[in-house]
Amino acid sequence: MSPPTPENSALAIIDLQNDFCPPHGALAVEGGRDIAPAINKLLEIPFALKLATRDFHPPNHISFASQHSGKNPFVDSHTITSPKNEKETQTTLLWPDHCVQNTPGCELIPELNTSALDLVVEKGTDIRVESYSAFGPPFRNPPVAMSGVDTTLRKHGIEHVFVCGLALDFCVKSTAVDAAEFGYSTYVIEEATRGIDCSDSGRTKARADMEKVGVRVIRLDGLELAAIR
Ligand code: VGL
Ligand code: ZN
Repeated sequence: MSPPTPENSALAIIDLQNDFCPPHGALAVEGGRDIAPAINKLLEIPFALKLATRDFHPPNHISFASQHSGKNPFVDSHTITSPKNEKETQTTLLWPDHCVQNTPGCELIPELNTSALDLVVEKGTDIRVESYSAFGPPFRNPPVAMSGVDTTLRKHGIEHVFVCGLALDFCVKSTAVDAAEFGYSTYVIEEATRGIDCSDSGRTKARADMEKVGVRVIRLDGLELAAIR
């Protein structure tokens, strides 16, 4: 693997959407809006590819507690069976309705400099499965539809993926873990992400889950980013 350069590096901004931001977001992450300036700074770096994702759920998505009678968001979970292979399951936490397609909640926040983006990818569109990762849902054997992000990164010759956005402990973590497992050298930028569990232990756990597969948590002023400025 060659070191990061502008030509071989991509920026992935995860789910910086109204519903994940205070004060009105349906699933607001504490401090979520505060990372916009750091992310706009990152967008000034000449990455070969700058993409943003949007969580983009149909109104009856399986991850919504409202779709399961007697279940409560943030506390109850639901076990999903792969539509393609009944032996494969996914247990996921249930959420308040959020990022419903074609509602204001699913829009990228107005602070984000969207004119600097090359690509916006929608995920979580299949009502049958949860899909935290920008790469696609977890059932891959055989796959439910993938998002196309892996193909796009490969087509652009990307070797290094820098991940930021919301939420650290769910979609950012899943995307970073997938990126590392798909063979990219992967970084998460600390000042440019926030977690739903914003406690020290929540952050430590997210970090450990990512570092276990080789993801590096870096800082904005670190050497890794200096290499591509
Ligand atoms: C997310 C919970 C549900 C995220 C998306 O973007 O981290 N979290 N859907
Ligand atoms: Zn979601």
